[in-house]
Amino acid sequence: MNYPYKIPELPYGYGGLEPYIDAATMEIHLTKHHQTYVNKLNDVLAKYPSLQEQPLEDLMRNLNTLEMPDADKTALKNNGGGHLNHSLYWQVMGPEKEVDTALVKDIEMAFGSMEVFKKQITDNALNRFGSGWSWLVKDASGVLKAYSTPNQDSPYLNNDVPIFGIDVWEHAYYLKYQNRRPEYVENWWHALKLI
Ligand code: MN3
Repeated sequence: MNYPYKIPELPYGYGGLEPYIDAATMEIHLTKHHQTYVNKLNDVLAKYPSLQEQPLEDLMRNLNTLEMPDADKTALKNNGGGHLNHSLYWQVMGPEKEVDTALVKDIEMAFGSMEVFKKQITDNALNRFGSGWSWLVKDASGVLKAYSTPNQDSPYLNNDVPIFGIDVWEHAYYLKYQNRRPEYVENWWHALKLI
């Protein structure tokens, strides 16, 4: 990924995750919401040529050390995070399971069982008040952790590497599920291809 950033093409099409995520939600989510993060990210980076060639993950890790006004820093955090978070979200979902057996083993080691793990990720998704994400991440020492972040805050801000995240902004589910976030999250596990 490099500046100017752009939205990806979905290898499985807008309808590829039906019935768990409907095609209209996928299309609007990618071409309107994600596109807006990309546009605003490119707008803020246009002012900082020296940052354009740096990996976006590094800009998130080093956000506090960047020399820029607070308004630009906030725009970079929100829209850089928005781009990174959504790019991963499209990538970890798919119409067919492509189970990562090494990851499954690591999860069972770290959390005790897949059931305990899924409950924790789900609880984090349901307890996130307002908009945000529920994550599985690997920290700098290689330990798997589950937590949620508000808004578009990227796990890279914490120096963690995200493995997958559930988008719990209403725009991710409202057309099909309206206020029923628990039903969206329950169905989302079917759209996740990794486990
Ligand atoms: Mn979203």
